[in-house]
Amino acid sequence: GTSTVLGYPRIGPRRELKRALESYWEGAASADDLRAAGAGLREQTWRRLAGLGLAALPSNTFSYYDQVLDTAVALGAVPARYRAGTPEQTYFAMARGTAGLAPLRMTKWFDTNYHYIVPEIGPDTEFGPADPGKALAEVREARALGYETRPVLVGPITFLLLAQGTAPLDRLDDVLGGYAALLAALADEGVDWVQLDEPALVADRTPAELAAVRAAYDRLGALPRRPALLVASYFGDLGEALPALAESPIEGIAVDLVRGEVPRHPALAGKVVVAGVVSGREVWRTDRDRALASLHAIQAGQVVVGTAGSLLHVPYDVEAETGLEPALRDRLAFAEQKVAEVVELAELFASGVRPQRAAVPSRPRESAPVAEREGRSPYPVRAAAQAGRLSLPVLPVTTIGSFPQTGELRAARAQVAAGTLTEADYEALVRGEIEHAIGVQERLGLDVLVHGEPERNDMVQYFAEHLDGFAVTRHGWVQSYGSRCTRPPILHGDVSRPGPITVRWATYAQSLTAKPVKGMLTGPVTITAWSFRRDDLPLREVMYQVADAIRAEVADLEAAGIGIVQVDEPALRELLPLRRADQDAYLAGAVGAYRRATSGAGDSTQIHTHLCYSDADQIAAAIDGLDADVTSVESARSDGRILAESAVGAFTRGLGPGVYDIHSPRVPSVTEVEKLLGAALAVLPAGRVWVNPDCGLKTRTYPQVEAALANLVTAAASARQAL
Ligand code: THG
Ligand code: ZN
Repeated sequence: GTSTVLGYPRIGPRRELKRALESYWEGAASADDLRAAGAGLREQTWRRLAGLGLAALPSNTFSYYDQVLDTAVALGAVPARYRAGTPEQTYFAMARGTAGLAPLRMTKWFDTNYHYIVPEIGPDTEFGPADPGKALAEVREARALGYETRPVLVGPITFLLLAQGTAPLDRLDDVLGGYAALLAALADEGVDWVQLDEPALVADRTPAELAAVRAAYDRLGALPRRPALLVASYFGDLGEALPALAESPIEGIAVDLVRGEVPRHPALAGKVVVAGVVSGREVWRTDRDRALASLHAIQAGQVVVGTAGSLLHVPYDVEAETGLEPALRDRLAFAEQKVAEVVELAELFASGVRPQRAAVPSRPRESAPVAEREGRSPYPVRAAAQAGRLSLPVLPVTTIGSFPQTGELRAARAQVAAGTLTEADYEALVRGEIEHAIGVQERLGLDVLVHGEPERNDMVQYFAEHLDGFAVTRHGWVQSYGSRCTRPPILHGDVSRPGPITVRWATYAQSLTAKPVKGMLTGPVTITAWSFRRDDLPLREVMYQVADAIRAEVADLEAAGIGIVQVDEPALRELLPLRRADQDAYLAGAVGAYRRATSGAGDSTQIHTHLCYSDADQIAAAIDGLDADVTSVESARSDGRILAESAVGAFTRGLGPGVYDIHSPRVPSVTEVEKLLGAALAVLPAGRVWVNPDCGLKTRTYPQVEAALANLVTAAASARQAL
């Protein structure tokens, strides 16, 4: 066909898959119920894509949890410890763990807010037989509806590079055996094309890795029994990986023409190029002239109009957003609208329509950097001023910010939106929750308290709802991992803060206790990263606008007497460019935005920050550059490793290495916490160590949290004794 998409959302237009999964996990629905829900969503998607006029339909883009996990299962890469019970039990044990087994790790999919399950491929990993069952079933299911489809798998290079284990590419031969078996089975089924996703090829790759790309596709290309192969790159430019693919015997290459360049290689004359001219990541309507110019510039055997990547990362349908300003809505395209754009561009291109004006530059011009604002004294001066004001004990105990969110609060927010609960009643409920959270922390003996954030649905959505320049959606859910979704706000205009956002909650909490209460804010980098952003301003300027709004909030918290303000940046690393050459400029902008948000604080106001994910070592210099007085990081891992030695050196201010893994319902014992604290005290001076969980507590229950925090307080007390 002449038009296609590389993938489609699967959580359901009204999150039907989320509901089905969670009912199944709770035991309220059977495996058959879950399968029926999945089949319904797949059918709906194929009918919709075909109905919109799309020529070539993908399949196997549906997943009950994650497409990387699906590919691991298809390749027989199931660690032995999970091989028990039904196929569903094995699958969800890998994804979510069981009572006795931890799940596989989960981490971010390139520079998106989607998380994939990390395959475990070590030197001794035993591969089971390849299992084409899921891909074949989807092909047959679509065929029964009258559609021929192109099954999608994660490709071998990306699969291995994303896997955890030593030198995973050493296992390339074994893995290619699995792909060969899958391709043979699909060929036997009469499948014409298979799509192998290789986004890892748009990042910097070593010569050895590029050699592996050639070896892999030479070998797969030479298979006697296989469908035609479409190798899909996206999230950037193929760069030096282009020749490796172009010179291999594959039939098609998909390229990202939103972020990347028009590919040039003589061997493309014999191949199909799927031209990703419609973004799979952003929500703006496609610039038709720019897309047509790209399409006409490609020299290839055949050009197919497509998306740059899967549409997994955008919501389903703008038409569902009846609450958006019409002027904004007209500028937006979600998945459905993007499919329509692909179809329309394919028609225009096929009939020879040329762009009407010169293409506009793909990226906004970088304007002169806005001056960063500085104001704070060097750390030792601040530390002394803060010690005088706060008089905290050594090894102060605190939490990251959120406390368990009750179903009652979520229901109450829905009732306010529906008009069945008054603002005043909702406010009373929130105040009651704050009283409860403060009471618990007082009773357990924490040193720095938080109000618990009961008023927030999400740490980004909440701020977007209270800032100008953002719009929020009603149904714009995007999968984050498994059944979990977020509704990224749309940052569409100049950002400003009409008034204080968090001050009344923080001051109310502070009025209930003599201990210091931290004001809790989301940082400018994270607010920007977890929103869909305008593309007519450089990223740095967008982050600076958000930073100025947060700076004003910091000033208001200070003026209201709040002595500690935490400005979280869990997404500091998320938009880190995939190419090394672009990373320093990004980090400079991100750090600049953070400092702009926080550097208005007086010396005696203690600035905290929190970063999620254990790869803090990689960006230690940037974290140091934030210049926060106290940084909490996620590091409560069983091996007791706090931070790589190299990274510890970069932390010259307060550090709270997480000593309670909140991602599990387990309550750590006093001894475990003492051990982790001991490890921290072995590499850091006691005067700079904080005692805290490794992330917010909102996904836990109060009984778990109270038991765990009690143990943190006990462990901190015994560590103080020992000093
Ligand atoms: N907010 C946003 N993005 C995030 C996180 C966040 N990305 C990374 C990290 N935290 C992990 N991701 C999530 C995403 C969603 C949820 C939990 C962790 C979650 N969502 C609710 C759900 O799907 O039921 C819906 C929440 C709501 O009502 O808004 O639990 O914290 N932006
Ligand atoms: Zn966190």
